Amino acid sequence: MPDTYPIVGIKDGLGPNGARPLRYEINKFVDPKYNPYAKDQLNLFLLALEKIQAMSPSERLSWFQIGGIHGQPYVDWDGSKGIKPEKGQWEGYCTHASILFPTWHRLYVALIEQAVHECMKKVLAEFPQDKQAALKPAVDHWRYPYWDWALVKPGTTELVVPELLRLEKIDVQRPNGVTQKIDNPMYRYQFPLNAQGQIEGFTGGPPYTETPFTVRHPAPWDESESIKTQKTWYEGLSDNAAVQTSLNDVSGLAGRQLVAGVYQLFAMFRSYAPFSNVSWSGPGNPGDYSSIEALHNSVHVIIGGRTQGHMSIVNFAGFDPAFWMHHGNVERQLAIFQALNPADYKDWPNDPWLRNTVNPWFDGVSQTDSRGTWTRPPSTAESANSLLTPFHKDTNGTVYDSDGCRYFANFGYAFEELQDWLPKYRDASGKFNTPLYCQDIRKALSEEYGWSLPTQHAISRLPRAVEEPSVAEVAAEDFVLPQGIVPQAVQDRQYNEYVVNVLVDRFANNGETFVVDLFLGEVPDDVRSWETANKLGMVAIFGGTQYASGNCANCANQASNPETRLVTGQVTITTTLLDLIEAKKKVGGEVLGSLDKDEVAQFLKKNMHWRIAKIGNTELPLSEVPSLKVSVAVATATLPTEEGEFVDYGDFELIDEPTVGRTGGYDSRTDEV
Ligand SMILES: [Cu+2]
Repeated sequence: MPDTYPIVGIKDGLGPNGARPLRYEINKFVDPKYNPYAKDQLNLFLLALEKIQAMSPSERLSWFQIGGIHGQPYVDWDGSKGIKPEKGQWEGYCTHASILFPTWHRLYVALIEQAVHECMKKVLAEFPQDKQAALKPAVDHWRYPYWDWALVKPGTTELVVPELLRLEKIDVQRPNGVTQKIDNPMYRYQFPLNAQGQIEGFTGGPPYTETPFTVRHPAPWDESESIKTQKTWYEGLSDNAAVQTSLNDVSGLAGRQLVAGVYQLFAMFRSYAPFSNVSWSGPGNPGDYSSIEALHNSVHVIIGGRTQGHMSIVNFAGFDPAFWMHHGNVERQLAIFQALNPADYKDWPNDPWLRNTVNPWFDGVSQTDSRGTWTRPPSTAESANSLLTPFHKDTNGTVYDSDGCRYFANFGYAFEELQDWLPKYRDASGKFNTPLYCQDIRKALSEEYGWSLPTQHAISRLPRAVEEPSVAEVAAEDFVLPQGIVPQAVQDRQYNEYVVNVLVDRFANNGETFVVDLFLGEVPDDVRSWETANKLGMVAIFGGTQYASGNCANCANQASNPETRLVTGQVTITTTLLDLIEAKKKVGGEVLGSLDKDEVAQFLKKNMHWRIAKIGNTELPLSEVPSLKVSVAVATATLPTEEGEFVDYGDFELIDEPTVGRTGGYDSRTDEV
């Protein structure tokens, strides 16, 4: 057997005392103000991507093979043998609705980073000798950038798709010094087609077996037409403007719910298992409905679109270059969660934050994965020791488990918020100051996402100087309650925080992707407008499509316990409610006057609606999804008194009023959610 590929991270560019190069947010990666190697690294990165994407699909470290680990073409990678698929078994390696979701994808991102870095070193070797020496530090310090899709453009409240993902063509400088415009390898990936115009090994029929490029928000696929007549698919034309619209509108009328959702992910979750994935943790935990995976699922469908672009389909998502910048951010969220809930939390019993950590890691928890993977039968119990195939530690075939990749620092990268080697975190004896480290992280997160909170609500509407790092600016004015709506909603630093929870069978659409759409006011007639119109929010269930085989969910339904198929998602709606109050906006002929419980309950009862859209933009009638339970929960949130503290959300309690007696709505007399 040939040597297995050791995923160990990049070992170049490491500094003293554990200093590691940063994986930059993409906007900072390209900006010399933040990244001293910005110009050279961007050029080398593009050249390396061009190289890796052009590699033969027979090569283990080609874009095709690495992207293909996630789903199709369902073949062994790096010697990790698949098992004969059982009924309903998922045939990719990727783990979803699984406690292994964050760690498996941690290694997956580490793999692409290492593989691209190897290409970058080959690119470097093509430069003239004297240039090579000058460029080497840029190569040594390069790490894969990520896209923080919850970070607004400075000076605005707008979420933006990075330019690097949008540009069709981009300039590179070749090793011979010539500047050339090339197809941007971040805009799309070009699949290798065989002589028959097919992608070797892909099954399930067109469009995916024949589409020459990855595509985002394509025109609806027309089954009766040949791919050659369907321009967006055949020519790989992505509608990144639609991605951006979806990104902003999906997060609700206020355009901020994704931002608030990320803030709450860090402020609310103190235990790894519920944080890690969408599996339902059982009745009585309405505060646990969000997760790192749930937010990630929505972003997949936002990028791929409901017209079945690759990112919306679990079988093909790994090929779109956006996948890696998206998952780089998911990895960052995992790393931040771990830093905020550290293994040594018990050493700091008096710290008000650390003493509330519950289980920072798996801590003996196991969960059943109803779907299985290429190497695991459905309904297998998964724990910290489950193998993360096909990712190897060494050349001898040792497969990682989650414990083996628990500490991201071992992989040679860091994030701006997580520079644990800085001298200020060590006392004279060398002991690490965990409370200070956590406080700094909370401070950074409050600056990045805290503006979406009610305290900042009115402030964030004030015009700001665009050149300023405005979000941080605004946060610096912390805790001065602005005049206007906020003082009415917030009394004694407390206000009512509302969330809409969704519980549903992940196979409700036969294993295919679907979306639970929440509306305020009328539900538009045309399903195609559900993505953006009258939006209160959405919860996406990330699966396959009818055109992608390997998702025999009916079989999985028979094979697995219905309880283990239930998954959750959450939409945080308080900022939207505040926007409505502030704007005195009429919904259903009514103006919401306050965050008062009875008033909000009545308002939602009248005006909140939900529907299910299948991937491909057709409706899945609610009557056909008996598992669906939409519920509303409220908590008393207490605003912090100091910088570096989070909002304290208290316990969420369910309220019947908005959903009782409605199809798919929660009713406390009959439902346990
Ligand atoms: Cu993903």
